[in-house]
Amino acid sequence: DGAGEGGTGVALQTRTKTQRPPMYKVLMLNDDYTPMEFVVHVLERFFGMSHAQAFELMLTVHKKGVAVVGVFSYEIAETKVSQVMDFARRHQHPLQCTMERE
Ligand code: TYC
Repeated sequence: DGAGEGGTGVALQTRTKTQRPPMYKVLMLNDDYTPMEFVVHVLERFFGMSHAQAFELMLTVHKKGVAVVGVFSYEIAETKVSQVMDFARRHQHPLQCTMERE
């Protein structure tokens, strides 16, 4: 810190890595029973997708088994998962939605 030999003691700047809040992927899982139209409706209703976007993502989940629906802060991701799970349960569909740290 410039402290030697009669130095004036000017502090060197300390760099600290900027902390970003952790983000969470919300995943939709395929199953054999939930109707395709129901999944499309869920994606439109809770994730703000257009019908075309929702249909395309639903087909991706149907074919691949799982897909990322969106990436959110912990609190928002948790709310989305709860909303989807509650809505599916109320309609007696086995649709599963989970979250995973990015
Ligand atoms: N596989 C379901 C069917 O054939 C449709 C489906 C798609 C279910 C996506 C869940 O996340 C899902 N009816």
